[in-house]
Amino acid sequence: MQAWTKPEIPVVPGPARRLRLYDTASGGPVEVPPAADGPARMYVCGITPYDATHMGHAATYVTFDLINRLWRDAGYDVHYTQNITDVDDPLLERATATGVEWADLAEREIQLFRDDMTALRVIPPQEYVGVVESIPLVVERIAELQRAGAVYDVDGDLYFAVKADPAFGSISSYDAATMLALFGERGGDPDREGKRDPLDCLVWMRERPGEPAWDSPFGRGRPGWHIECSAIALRYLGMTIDVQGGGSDLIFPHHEMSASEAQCATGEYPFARAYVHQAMVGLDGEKMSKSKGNLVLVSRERQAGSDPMAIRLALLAHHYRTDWFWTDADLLEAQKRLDTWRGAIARGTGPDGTAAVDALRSALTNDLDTPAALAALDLWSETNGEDPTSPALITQAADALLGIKL
Ligand code: 5CA
Ligand code: ZN
Repeated sequence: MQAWTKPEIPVVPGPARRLRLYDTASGGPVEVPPAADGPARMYVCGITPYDATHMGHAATYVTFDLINRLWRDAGYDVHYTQNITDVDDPLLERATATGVEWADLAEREIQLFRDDMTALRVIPPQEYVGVVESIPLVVERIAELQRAGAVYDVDGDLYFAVKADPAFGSISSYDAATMLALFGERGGDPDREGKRDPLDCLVWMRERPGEPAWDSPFGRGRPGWHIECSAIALRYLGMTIDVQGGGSDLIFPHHEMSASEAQCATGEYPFARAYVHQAMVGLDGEKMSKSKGNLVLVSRERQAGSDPMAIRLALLAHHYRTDWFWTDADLLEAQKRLDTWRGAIARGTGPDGTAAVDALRSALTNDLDTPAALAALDLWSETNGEDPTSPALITQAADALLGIKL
């Protein structure tokens, strides 16, 4: 699948720094990639294209875009893959409810997502891969899991046996009751009769009337959710990736299951060195979600005339590991900040830019401390100085490291 237009990324002078990120699995910071010579490999869970990009999605993709930018700044070759869940229950349900073809709905929303990502200056992945175009990859992985004895049949549906992976549970470290509750809430079927363990998840769903299906050695059907990400990540990035990313709503079951499936299929551990999760962005006291419909859409804000750089800056003002609620004030403050920075650049001279860029790099490589990074540029913009090279340096650094075009 075609991704979107790549923004220009200037090279910033001065010493770069190695990135440290909080890893959900170990509950502490890790340096990724572990070696100074890389490459750096990242897989980020993409959209289910049944509704437009909201601020929560945007926060997620901007967060992982920072990782991409900091790796490039440190001189790594970055290999970044993202999927699109272009066939799954919520998409099919929305298509039926609104009377559109599921594939048309997906195509329309994917295009809107591309436009939003381009406007927000998010660097596209090298592989932007849909499930529909990945059916053979998924089938191959399920066959591998079968050979490993990790798959069984319930009335023509194939399930992954979570107990086949001795490391199952080690990403979320949730207790049994929490796992069970979240599995039920997030697309799982803990009560299905005939399963060996209530947490076992579908890898292949036999054809249901009126739903899309593909031929396979296991009969006609379609992939389960988690196996799609294991199959796509393994095909394009291999074991072991540096960062597996997504929102914190994916910690369990999605990232737990896809890692276990990849580990059982290959016999190699671990699937990822760091599991990195963007906290939830909400609206009016609730998680922003397509199923709840309480959305602030990137495309709508853009149509209303908001500067996409102000939207990006509003997202960056919050640390990625803290849940927060979107309000109009976020955007107003971001626009004010953008105006201040642009005004300072226009003065033609400024205070020492090298120190500001070093502070910016230092904050960002410290687990993406964006509030501290923005504060460093606030300080620069609020200080008078005589250095004629400093505005150009700050412009480059804001663009390359924060993705903010001044
Ligand atoms: N297609 C699956 C992943 S394989 C999926 O979760 N799609 S999604 O469209 O629901 O979400 C896309 C990405 O945005 C995921 O990484 C998800 O974790 C993240 N996300 C969803 N809602 C929010 C939110 N309110 N705040 C922050 N991130 C969110
Ligand atoms: Zn995923």
